[in-house]
Amino acid sequence: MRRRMRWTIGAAILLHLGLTACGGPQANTPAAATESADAELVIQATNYQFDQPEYHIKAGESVRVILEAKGNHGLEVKELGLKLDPNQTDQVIKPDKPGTYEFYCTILCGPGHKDMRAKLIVD
Ligand SMILES: [Cu+2]
Repeated sequence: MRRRMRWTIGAAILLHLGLTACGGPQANTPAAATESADAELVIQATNYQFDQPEYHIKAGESVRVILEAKGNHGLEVKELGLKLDPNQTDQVIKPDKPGTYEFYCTILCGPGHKDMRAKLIVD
């Protein structure tokens, strides 16, 4: 009985790892953690929304974008090379020109997944 229980827990952990791993193929880059930036932007994600409809950063300035996710959420702005998920929670970007980028949650997180969208605006 006890043995079967342990098996179930093991399987659940494996499944969880499998789910979070598919968020992004890129490995954690330890160098990114020490990379300095002019500014910081925190984006909080919960079930099922980002904490603000719009996030503003400045063109020509390096910014450390930090994803604080409660739950399994990610985001990606391909044009800026920005990709965050539970395995890679911060990244420094330096957009060189103004623009508006709509982004979505990149992980199929649940019933409200499709509502998880916001804008990153480079001023
Ligand atoms: Cu999602």
